[in-house]
Amino acid sequence: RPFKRLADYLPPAFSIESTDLTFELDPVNTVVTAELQIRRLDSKVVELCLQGQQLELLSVQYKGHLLSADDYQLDDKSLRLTVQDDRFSLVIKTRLQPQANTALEGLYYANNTFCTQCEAEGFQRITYYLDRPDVLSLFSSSLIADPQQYPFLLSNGNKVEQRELTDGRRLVRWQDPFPKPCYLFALVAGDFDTLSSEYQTASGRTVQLEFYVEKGQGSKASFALESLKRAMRWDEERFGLEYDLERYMVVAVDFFNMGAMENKGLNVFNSKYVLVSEASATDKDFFNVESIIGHEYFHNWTGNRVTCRDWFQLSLKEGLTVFRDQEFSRDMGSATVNRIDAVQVIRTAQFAEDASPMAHPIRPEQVMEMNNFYTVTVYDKGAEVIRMLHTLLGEAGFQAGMRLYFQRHDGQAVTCDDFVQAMQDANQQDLTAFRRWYQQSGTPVLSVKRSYDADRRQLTLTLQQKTPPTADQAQKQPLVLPIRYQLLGSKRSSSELFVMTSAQASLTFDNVEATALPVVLEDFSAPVRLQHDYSDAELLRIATEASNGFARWDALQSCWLGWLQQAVAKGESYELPEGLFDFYQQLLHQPLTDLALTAELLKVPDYAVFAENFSPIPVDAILDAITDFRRQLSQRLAGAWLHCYQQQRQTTPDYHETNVGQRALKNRCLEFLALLPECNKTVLEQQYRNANTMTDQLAALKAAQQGGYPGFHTLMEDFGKAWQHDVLVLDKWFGLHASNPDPAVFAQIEALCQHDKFSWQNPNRVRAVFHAFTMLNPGQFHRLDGRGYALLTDTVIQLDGINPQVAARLVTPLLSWKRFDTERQSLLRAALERLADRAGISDDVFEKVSKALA
Ligand code: HT7
Ligand code: ZN
Repeated sequence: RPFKRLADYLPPAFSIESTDLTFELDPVNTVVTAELQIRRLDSKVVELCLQGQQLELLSVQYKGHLLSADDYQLDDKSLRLTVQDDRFSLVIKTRLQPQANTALEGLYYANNTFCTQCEAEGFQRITYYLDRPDVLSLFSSSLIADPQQYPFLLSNGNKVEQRELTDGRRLVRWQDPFPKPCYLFALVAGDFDTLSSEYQTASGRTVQLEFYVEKGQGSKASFALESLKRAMRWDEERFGLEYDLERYMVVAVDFFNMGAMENKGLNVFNSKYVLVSEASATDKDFFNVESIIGHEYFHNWTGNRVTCRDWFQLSLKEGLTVFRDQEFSRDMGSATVNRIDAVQVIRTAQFAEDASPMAHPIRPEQVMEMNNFYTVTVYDKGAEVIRMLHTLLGEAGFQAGMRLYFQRHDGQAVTCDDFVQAMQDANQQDLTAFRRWYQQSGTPVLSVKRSYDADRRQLTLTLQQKTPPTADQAQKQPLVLPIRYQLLGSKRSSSELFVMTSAQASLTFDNVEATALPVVLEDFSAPVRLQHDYSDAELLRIATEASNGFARWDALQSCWLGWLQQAVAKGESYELPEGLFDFYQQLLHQPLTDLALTAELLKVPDYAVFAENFSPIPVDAILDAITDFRRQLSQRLAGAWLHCYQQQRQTTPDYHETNVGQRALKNRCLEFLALLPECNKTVLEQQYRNANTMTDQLAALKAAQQGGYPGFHTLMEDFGKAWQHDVLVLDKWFGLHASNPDPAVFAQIEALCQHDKFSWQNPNRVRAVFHAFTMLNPGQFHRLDGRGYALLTDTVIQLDGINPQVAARLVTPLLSWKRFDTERQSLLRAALERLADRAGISDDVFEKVSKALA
């Protein structure tokens, strides 16, 4: 099957100056009329090739003349015409069946609502078009539908007309004043609860803010609405960027392939990232809502006003926008915990992707199915690359670069190189070597060695970087690494920056004591794997003394990894050092001011964090060691967990930094208390029954599950009944069932798939069950009888016929088969072969599976 390659990019030979769309909406028979004003840009090209998929072509008019089938070529991917004029109009009529569109790309109909998803290449499922991001057009759209069933007819831009037609249908017309690529087009038609407000921009304009959510859910959108206002203000204050339309609409739908979509003036959101209340959503859910609302809003400049030239440049908008949303979240809550969370994503998911058959640079060079490249590499490593630019240039230099970028490219479709060039020119810095981050895949390993010369009182750090080969690239070169460091126990106690540009470098510190201790890679200033030879005592010293909160946490992570490696090597219980118990005892009696950070410091890392550091991955030994570490901590510090738990017990329910930190710490204590048979019952039951937030209730359930509390099933039954009416909460319940570490989980998953609220058509439901099973239940998923792999393979096959995009995301845990022992390797390989050999398997799944087997 063919790949598309970055090297083959050619500018478009035609532009579409305006696009006028009329939708006669009906779930089984929607007619779309597209009137395009087209201009030839390259006089040598006579063939106009428009992309189109899953369309029924009804008619084509060229300059007002109806064409016959002999006048064009049509196949299942395109409509081609030979054209002589330099300017001409085309009117194309197509018929769609939105209800049958379970792939949720293009125009689909679910839950009595019409909705579109056009990124990356979904617009070609609406009409024949130049479906590429560098074709910018002025869009207008008329939506026609029965006003009883679909009272709200929404599209991008300004509403310019509304009238009732003689046949009783309603027509609403929209015009978007900003030229845009078709991936930013959107329409929504349905019946909703609305929540509106106004926002006054810095320059004094008034913007209407409108949220459209499922009937009866209006009150759950107010946090999202307030988050939007905070994001708008923040972007004005930090980046000097103001919103540009009169109206900003957000629609929440339950059927959605991803988190949200930044369509111009009309964002569409997965309802999970809009609808929250203290009773039904956790603090993590609130956090996600604010961050994703921010992310989509920030795209209005970084993505919409300046967009991508081609899809290989996706990180231009996504890496930059993730960086912006991370900075926003950091300013809204605990800066350190935000950084820890972002780093965890890189160290687990992104490093794993680098080590997998799907390894690619943040600017990929070839793709079969673009939807497969909305990855942690493009998004999160992309954001780390932007963060390194920020570290190298400083806030003022970075903002100067941003201003130049918008000055040069507003209204254009550009490349990652254009972005770096603007940063370079605004700062008169040569970023040539830095650009390598865009073309090189893989995780650099940075090793640090120390030597101390007692006579000279001189400490030398020798740094070496090396990037191991990846599945897509054998040869690697040194990268530019900004390394933030601090020297503990010396006069130079503030944080400094060293920029490493070659494979080896050294740093010397004069006039320092033998006890001076360098803290390297503060705030994870470069996305690398760090190797060092620090002792437990030194790491615990960093965890206690470093001024950088992230560095404290990170030192402890290194300790955990070392202890786990020893436990795995020994094959039996490894006794945790006294220093750790002392450190924890101290934290539990005197938590840091940042309670959320305290909770992070008190955590035994998850399976995924440990697994990422092994090849082959010793699944069972890691799980055994984690269980043993938790047991040791719970028993040795039983009194301290209880003391701290009681100190933090009362929390006010609202989502506010202090309350969030308090809950995080309290629930960390609960996790360990639940492992003690003597306090299980009262503490768990009380917290479950008296919880005033979903955070606390769910934490009690999870702790009960992990602690093997016998009353767990009764609590789950109670929870399932109590939340029957709320699918977003039921998703949590589905996930908890699927993460049950007992073999009974297979029967439970079978039952969940029969649940009347479960639907194979709904990605949220499917992900709730199967994401939890594959990612949060490693013991059962990686069973040595292959039952876990077989379940996932059957699921992928079933889902591929319904929604290939979601199926391809779900298949990921099967790909890294080479990272396991030989028994698991052969089971995983057989599962992959079963998928590859299946007739009619989608390009989405095939691309990933075939790479894994190559
Ligand atoms: N830019 C949006 C990407 C997206 C998407 C991509 C493929 C298929 C479905 C999708 N839904 C949303 C989301 C974002 O990064 O903001
Ligand atoms: Zn995005």
